[in-house]
Amino acid sequence: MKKVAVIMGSDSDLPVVEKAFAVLEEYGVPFEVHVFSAHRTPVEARDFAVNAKKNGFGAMIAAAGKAAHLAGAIAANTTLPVIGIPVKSSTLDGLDALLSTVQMPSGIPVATVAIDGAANAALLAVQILAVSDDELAEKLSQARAKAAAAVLEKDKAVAGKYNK
Ligand code: RP5
Repeated sequence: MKKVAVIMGSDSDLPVVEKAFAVLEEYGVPFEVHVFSAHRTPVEARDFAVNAKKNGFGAMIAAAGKAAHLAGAIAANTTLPVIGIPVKSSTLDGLDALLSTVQMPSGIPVATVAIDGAANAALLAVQILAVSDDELAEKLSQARAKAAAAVLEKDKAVAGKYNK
């Protein structure tokens, strides 16, 4: 199975990004974690992105806060799908990172999830790998069915209480 790369701009992003690790582990998807910054270590970030496809990666997740250019800088150097996580790490509550990550110029897409949306970033990476992996696709379907059943249980409880 192809690996997922999880890159963050700083180790201070870890508390957010760890939620992605949990999802990838749940689905048995191999992943590799790095701290590379578009601004502080641009050469390492670039080199990793340039070599990612030949090193066995199938999707890349990049998390950064503030002027969050990491996902875009990674995307500029690979044709692998890149998922951006804007991290809430400043006085602007993550809106700065959201806009910096999502507003990519046409030609170089970054699939941007919600502010601090690490779990969805990992799920999207799993879905990308599942396009060519039926077993993974089946696991995703089962998880969706389980989640739907849990919501229907809640509906039963709430409706039973208020709908007389
Ligand atoms: C960004 O700046 C990082 O992704 C992090 O969210 C933010 C702050 O980094 P530190 O100053 O905590 O290292 O590049």
